[in-house]
Amino acid sequence: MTGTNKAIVVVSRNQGKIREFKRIFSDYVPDVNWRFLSAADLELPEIEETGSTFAENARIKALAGTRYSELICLGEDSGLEVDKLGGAPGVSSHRFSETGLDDDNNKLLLELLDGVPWEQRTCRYKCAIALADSRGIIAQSTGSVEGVIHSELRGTNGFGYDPLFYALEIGKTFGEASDSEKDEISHRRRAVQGLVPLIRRIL
Ligand code: ITT
Repeated sequence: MTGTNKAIVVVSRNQGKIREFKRIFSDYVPDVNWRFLSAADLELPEIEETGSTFAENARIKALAGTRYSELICLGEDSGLEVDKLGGAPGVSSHRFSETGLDDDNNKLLLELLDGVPWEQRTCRYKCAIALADSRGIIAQSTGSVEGVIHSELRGTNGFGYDPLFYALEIGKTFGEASDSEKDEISHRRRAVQGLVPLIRRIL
């Protein structure tokens, strides 16, 4: 069976992530029919991210999607770990500040790191991906990218913490990076890369 006959549902409500997945998949696995649906689109109750790791939450999202859609589903959980904050915001990245809005999350991060020198502002983005079908979880992968939290917002590209995430490999924030510069090294790209051989085998 060829990939064009098969669909994979990406279970996410985050438009920033979905934009990136579309770009990354079109590079790696253009022959798969990807669908991007939120829990609401699947008429799922809001998926509770009760896991204590990115990998656990990715599995929860994938399994919830498959249960309702009966299609192969991809769940992704990602976030930022800041060493000085003991790994926070981590799995709570999307709801770090009270409102959970990107601007407020970034403001809180800057406040918490106020006066902390550059060499102690180390951090990383992490991404975990899980694929599920009617049998359960069939594949998992992770990716990460190292950075430093900048002392001020830089650039307007990307989403979430990108204006503060200074990526060491390219010497600029992801807010300043072009789409292709981010995609080249991103945690999301690295996680997808690990799944490509399996996606090719199952479709
Ligand atoms: P779904 O669960 O519906 O996919 P979400 O936004 O709640 O959407 P997560 O629980 O995985 O997704 O939270 C990820 C958060 O981590 C995201 O909202 C951002 O704040 C941050 N994040 C993850 N990847 C990022 C990236 O590439 N650039 C900027 N911020 C990112």
